[in-house]
Amino acid sequence: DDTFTEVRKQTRNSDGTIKLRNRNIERMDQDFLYHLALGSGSHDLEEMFGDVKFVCMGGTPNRMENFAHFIMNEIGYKLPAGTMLQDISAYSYRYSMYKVGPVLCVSHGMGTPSICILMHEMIKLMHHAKCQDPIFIRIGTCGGIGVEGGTVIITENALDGQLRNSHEFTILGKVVHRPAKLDKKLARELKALASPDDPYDTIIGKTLCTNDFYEGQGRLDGAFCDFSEADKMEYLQKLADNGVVNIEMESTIFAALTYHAGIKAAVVCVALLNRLNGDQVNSPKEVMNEWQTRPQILVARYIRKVLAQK
Ligand code: R2B
Ligand code: URA
Repeated sequence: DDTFTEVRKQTRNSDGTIKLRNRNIERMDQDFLYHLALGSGSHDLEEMFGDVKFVCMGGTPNRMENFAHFIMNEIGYKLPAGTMLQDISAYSYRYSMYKVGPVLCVSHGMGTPSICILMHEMIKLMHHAKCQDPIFIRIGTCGGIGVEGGTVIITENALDGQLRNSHEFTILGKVVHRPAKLDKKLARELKALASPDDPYDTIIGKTLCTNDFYEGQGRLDGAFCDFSEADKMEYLQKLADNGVVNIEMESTIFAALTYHAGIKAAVVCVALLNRLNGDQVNSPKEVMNEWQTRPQILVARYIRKVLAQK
């Protein structure tokens, strides 16, 4: 879209490297990415990360480590002899990061504040490392609305708790909205990689992003609940009527910050349950673990396709 093209002009050098929308950074003699335990003064970030093309993020360290091993096999990447996959950000004790050739796999924790801090530092990392046109993909879990557990959902549009297609920031005490736009073309490309042989559905739809898992997602099973089951169902029905197919907790900030940085981005989640049938996430562990590989499989197909075009 036109505004994205405009944003890209402001945020790209001619070689595809990222120009930050913050002049303060270039005036600093070094920039410490505190929550990643990396710094532009202490590490050769270009040497370490300059070849990164895909930044894949997901909630838990464990899932991202599994994804790193999986993608290594999928793209046929061999670690340098005698080395093992290592958590690059281990000493941050906050996020985990694994690098598999052009793919960076990072955990983002739960909810907006956690992923927001990470996004600032990842975008600066991409800038310092002079990565060219990196793509960001969130690989997550969600609650489905009218969608069975195990279904893969690609976000077409991220909406906040008030169904606005933007993310609300409070900066210097003032409310600022930034558009929560994702790359529609990338979403369609991902959808096209779903196979009719996959034993599950892969769909595109709108995603609601909330600041809480319980009351914020209309659950009846939190420590508190001041609404009735009828209120809850009315709300979920309203979401469905607006084209919302899933609920999670990071999509609007992820979309808003990638868009603001002119970075192509997508959100691919697997539903852990159908919220129209209940609130508890209680499918067997093995079943849910298998479900969580499904977005990874789709993203791996995409990464392989892009790498094969080079
Ligand atoms: C999905 O799952 C988490 C909550 O259980 C949250 O990070 C999200 O977006
Ligand atoms: N993650 C969420 O945010 N909500 C759910 O219902 C399941 C996973």
